[in-house]
Order: sequence, then structure tokens, then C-alpha cells
Amino acid sequence: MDSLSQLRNKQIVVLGLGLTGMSFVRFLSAHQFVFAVNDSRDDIVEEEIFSRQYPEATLVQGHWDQSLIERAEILLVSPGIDLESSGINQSISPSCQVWGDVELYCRLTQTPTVAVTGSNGKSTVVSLVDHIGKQLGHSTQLGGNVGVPVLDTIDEQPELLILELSSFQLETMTSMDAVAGAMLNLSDDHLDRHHDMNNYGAIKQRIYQQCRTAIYNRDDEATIPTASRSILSHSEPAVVTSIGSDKPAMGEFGLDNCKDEIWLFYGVSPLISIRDLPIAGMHNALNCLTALAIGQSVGWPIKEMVKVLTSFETLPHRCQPVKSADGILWINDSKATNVGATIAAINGLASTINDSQRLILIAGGEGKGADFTPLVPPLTEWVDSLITLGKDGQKIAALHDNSINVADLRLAVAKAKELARSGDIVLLSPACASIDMFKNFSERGEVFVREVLAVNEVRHDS
Ligand code: UMA
Ligand code: ADP
Repeated sequence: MDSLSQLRNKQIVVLGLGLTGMSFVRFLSAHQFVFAVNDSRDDIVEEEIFSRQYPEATLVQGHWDQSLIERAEILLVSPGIDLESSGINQSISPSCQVWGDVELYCRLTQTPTVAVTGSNGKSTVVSLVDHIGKQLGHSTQLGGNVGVPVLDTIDEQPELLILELSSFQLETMTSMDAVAGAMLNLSDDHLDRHHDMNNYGAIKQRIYQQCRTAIYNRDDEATIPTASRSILSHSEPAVVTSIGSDKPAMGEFGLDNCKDEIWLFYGVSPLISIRDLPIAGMHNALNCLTALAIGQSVGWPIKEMVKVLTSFETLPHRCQPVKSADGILWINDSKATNVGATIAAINGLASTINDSQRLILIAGGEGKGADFTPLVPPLTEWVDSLITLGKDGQKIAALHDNSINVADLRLAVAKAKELARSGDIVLLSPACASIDMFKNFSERGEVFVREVLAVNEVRHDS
């Protein structure tokens, strides 16, 4: 790889020893670079084992080594490290290059790439694109915030790399030249690091400066490209297209009526009824539209994509229907760890339910200091009963007239079962992190499913 010359004879320092940090270490070690690694936490790795495995690496754990950082000519940074609040920024020499793993990957390869960012829906969209690509016979590879450090995939040279990008990753990126980049939405998240929505939005918008087709969401003004690729050194401006829940113009994706139902449309062409989509809710209809727009940008035929879209299986814990025999539609949306995700889940479902169906919401957990008041309009308009739990359960319960706070998820499911009639919807969409009661959102979702199956067995037997 000629491009490796960028790293030769440089003082390289890796920051962080998590998923990303270890992918830097493996990559540098495999290419015989001498480098240093610094993690501010104690005992992240067993020193003796690490040094035996990576003798070319100098390891510093337990504090930030400012003099090591000062000497760095290339700083390879893990996304979770906030260079500003950690004080690292002050030690970085003006001539030092600061790259994240995706930036390094983009500097080293020409792999065709598509990229997705946004506050919610990223994992769903990249997984949809990956599913469609594979079903159409392409060798696609997922990477990035979805949990796959890109450097670990560098030797695979897929036909298409499908990148999920967080704002943390976009902060250290300037070199991506993606075939397409999509920004799905923008809602309150990570403001402890990014300070305010303007700054957070501007970081997310960096995706458009590094792609050839910019895909935005007409329903969310904050996603409209404010600066595109032409502003940087690239010669041709990006093509801009969009998705949205309204009737699309030519060359755009959207929704419209067809045969008395709502369908996905490309321009004037109806594609598929939202009833036939593999994932429920209006937000997921938008996710499907985005996946189709991305697929189209890489030349995949729309008709073929629509055919294979239907066999996509919902990612666990994202608006995932639970199979139950009681006629109630139980939905596990445990991944809704912020207010924006829960609003999308409620609004998305609400627009698909009929007048006789009632919606019962289970919410609550660790709210991370979030403002819950944006939940009031969807709660008031669509939620018939609210069952809350967890550290911030009472705060959420106070937002609705017909609410009850319970001690745990088992009791929440039992209460929902008591309230729901056949045909109703019970949605677990907590608007909160799970750490006050569970290991992570996956465990919370698993407990929910287990309890739903358990209450059904009881009802069945009695
Ligand atoms: N560390 C320090 N000091 C600090 C903070 C962290 O030394 O002040 C060290 C930790 O001790 C640890 C390492 O840094 O050893 C962790 O690095 P990291 O936080 O960047 O986490 P990784 O394990 O490298 O995982 C990261 C992403 N995590 C974050 O951005 C917080 C993963 O996204 C991503 O899947 C992975 O890279 C591969 O790309 C997770 C995430 O929570 C899922 N993302 C956020 C989100 O989705 O909201 C942005
Ligand atoms: P991310 O990877 O951005 O966290 P996921 O696809 O994992 O997104 O979905 C997380 C949560 O966000 C889901 O629980 C769902 O309720 C909500 N969500 C999914 N897609 C969207 C969307 N397009 N707009 C708003 N919320 C969404």
C-alpha cells in the first residue's frame, strides 16, 4: 500500500484502547510501525500480555501523557475521547495530524463507500442497505459506529463499504469521498460534548462535504445541506436528492396515496405499500426510502431493490414486534434511549393505527438529564395509557393524565396486559437509557419479550 508512506517515520500516538483503539493497534502492528498508545483509564489492558503481543508499541495507561501527545506527529483518536474537555487539544502541536479510524481508512483505500449519519435510525438504514446489496449479489461490508471498526475490514476490499458515522467520527474526518452520504435527522443528543444543536448539526453536516450524492430528509430542516462538496477541493458539486413523508418531486423519494393506501414513491412511480414493508412505523418507511435512495446512487435497480427489501428482518430492539398469540401487538423498541427516538416510534405507529386501536406506552429509565417535555404532544395525541418505570419514571408519568408508575418491567408488562384488548398496541419505547435497571438496552428488550411471553402463557393456561 503506497498510501502507507503517510505514516512512515512519524511519531504516531494512538488514543484509546477500546474497539477502535485496538483496531489501530492491530493495523499498525501488522504493518510494522513503531507507535505509542495512551488510555486515560487504569488497567484497560494487561500490560505484560499487551507488550508481548505488540512489542513495537509503548503503552501508557491511567492518565493522559501530555508530553507523549505533544511529541505526536500523527494522533490516531478513538471517537469516544473528547479532545476538548480532556485538555488534550492544548497539548497537540499545530503541525500534528489528528485522524480518527475512518479518516485513516479513507486516506489508505479507494473502496467505494456510502455513509449514513443522524441522531436516530443509522443502524437500521445501514443494515437495510447491506441487506439489499447482499440480496442483489453484491459483496457489501458494514463498518463504523454500527460496531465494526473499519480498519479491521481494510484487507477485505468489498464492492461497497456501508458506513455508519457518529458525530464523534465525523469530527475527525475530511478525506472521505463517498458515493452517497445521508443525514437522517437531528435531535437532542450528545450535547454534553457538542454544546449546542448548531454545533452538533454542523458536525453532522460534514457528511455532505465528503460525498458525491447528498441525501437529506425533507421532514427535517436541519438535514438540508448547508455546505456541499464543491466548497472543499473537489471539483464537481454534489448531486442533492431527498426523501420525505410528502409527495416526491421527480428524482426524489417520498410517500403518496395509491389504491387507497400509503405507498413509497420514486417520483411518480409507486414502489410498495407501507403495509408490505418489513419494519413498522412511519419512521421506518423513511428509513426504507433512504436505503433505496442510497442503493440507487450506487446503481442498483429500484425495482430489484424493492423486491428484496421485504425480506429484511427488523434489527433486535428497534420497533420489533413480539410474536404473541393474544391479538395484542407488543412492540419492543428498547433501543429508543433518547426522547427523539420515542417520539418517532409513537408518531410512526400512530399514523398506521385505526380508530378502534389503543396505544399503551411503557417508558422510563435513566433520562441522562434530558428534557422530556417534547414528549407531551405525541403522548397527549396518541397514547391512551402510559406505564412508567425506572429512575425518571415519575417525571415521565407526570406528563400524561392516564399514567401509572410501577417498580419494574415485569409489573409494567402485567399492567399493560390488564389494560390492553385484542387489536391494541403495547409499545416499549423508554426515551431513556437502561443503565439504572439493566446492563444495556439489549437486556432490557430481552426481559420485555420474556415477560410478554410469560403473561401470555399465564392467560392461556388459566
Ligand atoms: N477512553 C479514555 N479516556 C476517555 C474516554 C475514553 O481513555 O476520556 C478510552 C476508554 O478507556 C476505552 C476507549 O477509550 O479504552 C474507548 O474508546 P471509545 O469510547 O471511542 O469506544 P470504542 O470501543 O472505540 O467504540 C467506538 C464507538 N464508541 C463511541 O463512540 C463512544 C462505538 O459506538 C463504535 O461502535 C466503535 O467505536 C466502532 O466504530 C458506540 C456508541 O455508543 C456504539 N456510539 C455513540 C452512539 O451511537 O450514540 C456515538
Ligand atoms: P441509531 O443507530 O441511530 O441509534 P437505530 O436504527 O439503532 O438508530 O434506532 C434507534 C432508535 O431510533 C429506534 O429505537 C427507533 O425508535 C428510533 N428510530 C429509528 N429510525 C428512526 C428515524 N428515521 N427517525 C427517528 N427515530 C428513529
